[in-house]
Amino acid sequence: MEYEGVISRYRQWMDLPGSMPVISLQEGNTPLIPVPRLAGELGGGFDLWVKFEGMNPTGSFKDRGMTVAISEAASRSVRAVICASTGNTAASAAAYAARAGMRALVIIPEGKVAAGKLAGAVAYGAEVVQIEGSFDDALSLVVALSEKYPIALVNSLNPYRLEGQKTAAFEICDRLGSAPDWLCLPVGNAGNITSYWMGFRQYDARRGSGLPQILGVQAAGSAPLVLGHPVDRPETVATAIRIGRPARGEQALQAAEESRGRIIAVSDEEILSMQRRLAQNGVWVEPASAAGLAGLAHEIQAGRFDPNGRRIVAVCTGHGLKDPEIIAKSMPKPRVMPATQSALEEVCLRAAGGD
Ligand code: AN7
Repeated sequence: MEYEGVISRYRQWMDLPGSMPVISLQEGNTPLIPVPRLAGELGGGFDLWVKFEGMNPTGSFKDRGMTVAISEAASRSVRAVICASTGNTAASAAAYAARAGMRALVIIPEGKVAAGKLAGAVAYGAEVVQIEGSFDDALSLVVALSEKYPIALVNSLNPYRLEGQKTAAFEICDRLGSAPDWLCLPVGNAGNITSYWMGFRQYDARRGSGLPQILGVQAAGSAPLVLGHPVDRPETVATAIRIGRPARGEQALQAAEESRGRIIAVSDEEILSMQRRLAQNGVWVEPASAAGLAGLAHEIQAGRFDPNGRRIVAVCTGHGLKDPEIIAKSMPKPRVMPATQSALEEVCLRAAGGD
């Protein structure tokens, strides 16, 4: 049967309105890529996969939840949606709203959204407003505005977002035959970790697929769940998770605790280093998306995590193309040479291993 997106694939597992048009871009069904070389570099003796959510239609996992949130909004004949965003939610909301013929209003922190995300939101035709404030400021503003005006809130406070995002857990169980032993993922506003835990528990309850332990990873400069208090001025190179007051923080802590996992923080250097290592395995992700694996590497190195014999899945939430500028900043620039064969021969020789 042809693949038609997460609602059509997993509808019987979702709590949805009785009748609802399906607004889809065929999101989901993303690759689960084995990365044995990387597992070896981290000590070996375990199986490691990357769930590459950057392969969704707008380049991030947000599409799984947005198809449901926008479809539900369409069932109520809503004409406009609003969200606060560090970028990926904005692009996704803009695309699905366009698909549904709705207006999208996205509020983002000025100067802190990666180029590919901002470009996406604009290209899909959203009204984009940059505020002189943080994501957390933007979120409290859109919550207040959505209560005052007939505009649907599509941040992950909207429960339909979670209904869609939990399908990634189903896909992993379907592919592996059961839940992995550990799931590692980045944590920002904490909707995704909450969704995965919902999904794994639901599948386990009805299918006995088992439960993973969950390793949630924040950036050290934006780690409210590790510090145990909100962070007023969060900072990190991983702008997607530059969030100081996670809306679903309590549920994230609960998911970590119930799964006998934990939430930890890693430095920006660890995030960028893991972004490079993943790219060396053919998987280019945006910085935030490398945080889950950076956390795994961190724990193994500190001797707090014995991966031996385990099956581990790391969720890579967004595509590397979202944030080209970080590569320009952190990697050497390609050099320019004369357009002559003699100039290039020297380069070929080295590439071919002559030197
Ligand atoms: C690539 O787009 O919050 O913990 O406004 O873009 O569910 O928030 C993005 C979050 C991880 C964190 N990886 O997920 C937004 C936004 C990427 C992200 C997260 C985000 P949550």
